[in-house]
Parts: sequence; structure tokens; C-alpha cells
Amino acid sequence: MLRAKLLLISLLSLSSLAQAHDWDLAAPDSHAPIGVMGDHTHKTGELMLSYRYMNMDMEGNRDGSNRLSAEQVLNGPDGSSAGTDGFLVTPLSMTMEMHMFGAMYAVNDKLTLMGMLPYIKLSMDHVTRTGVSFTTESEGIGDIRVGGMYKFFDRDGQRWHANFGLSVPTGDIDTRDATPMGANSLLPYPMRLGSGTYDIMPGITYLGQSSGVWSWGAQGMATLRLGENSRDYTLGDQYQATAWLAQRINSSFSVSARLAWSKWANIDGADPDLLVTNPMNGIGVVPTARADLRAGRRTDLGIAINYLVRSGYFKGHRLAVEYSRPIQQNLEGPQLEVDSVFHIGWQKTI
Ligand SMILES: [Cu+2]
Repeated sequence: MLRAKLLLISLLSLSSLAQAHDWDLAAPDSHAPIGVMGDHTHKTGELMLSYRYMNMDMEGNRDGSNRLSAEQVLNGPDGSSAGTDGFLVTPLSMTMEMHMFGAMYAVNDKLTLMGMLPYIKLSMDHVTRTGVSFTTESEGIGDIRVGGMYKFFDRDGQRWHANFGLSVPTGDIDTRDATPMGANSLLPYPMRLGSGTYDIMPGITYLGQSSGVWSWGAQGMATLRLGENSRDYTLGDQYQATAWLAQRINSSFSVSARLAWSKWANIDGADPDLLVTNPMNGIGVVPTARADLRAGRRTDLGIAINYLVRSGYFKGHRLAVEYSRPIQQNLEGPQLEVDSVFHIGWQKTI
């Protein structure tokens, strides 16, 4: 938290770099690194279509900031498997892929509306105490997001806008696959495609552009869950803060570095249909079925390239990539750690 605050403060001091000039919408870095959502507003009547692909790679478990081996998760931290320590099954790795289709429309110069439709594919590898490996998969539409941005400051190469969003529970929270427990087992929390609740997403975004080659920005965003879902639980609220600095290489290319901090809480309530402990011996089934082993915080460092086509048939099309890795990660575990996040995206204003 302190780190994120310091980062914001140092970025705000960059604002002294901004000079009186009109905002340049046609620079490659007039859009944030592609991993940032709701980063820019549009001019009256503009419609922007976008497609993003995200791949998040998780491998290995952690408790706090320490790594745990599969044996430690299964047999308990001391490796003895004495008493009820440990779990019958541990996740080893997980891949999360997301295809995100988006549209933005500017009602006027201040208000831009947006909608996003995600398609999610999840895959998790496990091993049991008896050494049996198995993989579960789930796939489908995630939670649809609608919202917008309201620009309330635009002067001297600096902009501020408020973000507001609503996440609609269209993602399946009853995902099933074959496991050692059965052919059509209910999958645990991280293998579900949505929150099951309406979530509000308030935020604030600051952007700056120098008249030279630099631009920067910062954004704070929260995801706040409303009520309880049909499976008697509520995912933890989530808080994110990010800041980036970009350099224009030429009129088509920009490169950037970004820090992203996030923190999320445990699940409130629990799905009564998920088996948490084996009734025969009292041993935990799998950490991913535990509502109290979901919280964490993480800071990622990302590098990104934005590319804006300046001429020819594809003039005005934008392509962007971002690759980030955690530099700090603290999980209420055992919980799978994130190893890398990759984004690639296409955007076109019509
Ligand atoms: Cu846009």
C-alpha cells in the first residue's frame, strides 16, 4: 500500500513536466499500456472497438511470501502428514486465458460509455497424495461489464476522469468437470467464470502528456461486491492501483513501464456444495475449496509497446502488447502464485 502511494506521489510530481498544450489523441501513447482498462475518454460521437487477449500463468504454491512445494501442501509444512495437516489434493499450476471484446462510445467530450464481454478459459493441474495427476478445465462467457468515464479536468496536458462500472453476473459459478471425486464434480472457486454477484467498480484516472516524448498516468480502481450469490458466498473486494511512464519513439511507436499493485480479500460465506474436509479423516480436500485461503496482494512490473498505424489501409488501427511479472506477492495460502501476465490487444476508433 505504502509502495503504491509513494508511486502515485512521484508520478504526480511528474505533472510539473506537463506544459500548456492541447491533448494529442493521435499519439501511440495517448492510450495506456494495454493491461489498463478505462484509461482514456473519446471525442463526441467517436466509437472505438477493441479486442484483448490475456494469458495469466500460475505455477507453484505460496503461503505468505514463501514458496511451498507440492509435498508441503499435501503433507503439511513439516512434511509429516501427521494429524489433519495438509490436503488430499494440491493444485500445481493454472492457466487463465481471456478474450475480451470491448466497445467505447463518447456521448460528449466529457462522458464516454463502455461495455466489455469476456470469454474465459481456465485450466488447472493437480496432484493427489497418492501421486495421481489430473487436470480440470472450464470455459465460457465471464461477467459482462458496463460503465463509463467522466472527464472532469483537461488542461495543460493533464487530464483526470472518474471511472464507474457495473459487473453483471453472467459468468457461470456452477462449472463442473471430472475429478477423482467424480465425473461431474463441482469445481472450486478459482475455476469459476464469474463472481455470481453484481459488482460496482469505481475508480479514478490521471493522465499526463509532455510536449516532448513523455507521457504518464495513474489509476486507482476498486471492485466492490454487492450482496451474496446464489451459492451463498461473496468473492472478496479487490483494490488496484497502477502507474506508468511511456516514451514516444516516433509517431507510431511508444514503449512504457508500469507498476501495478493489487489486493483482494477472502471469500465471505462458502459454497455449501464444495467439500472442504474429508468426513472420514478430517483432512482438507484441496486448498482451492477453502473460502479463507483466497486473499492476497501483489505488485507487478510490466513493459509494453503501443503501435499506431499512421498510413495505408490499416491507418488508425492500434496494436499493443504488455508483459508483466510480479515483483512482490503475498498470499493467504497455500495458494497458486502468479508467474506472468501477458496482454495483446487491437483497437480501432471509427
Ligand atoms: Cu477507446
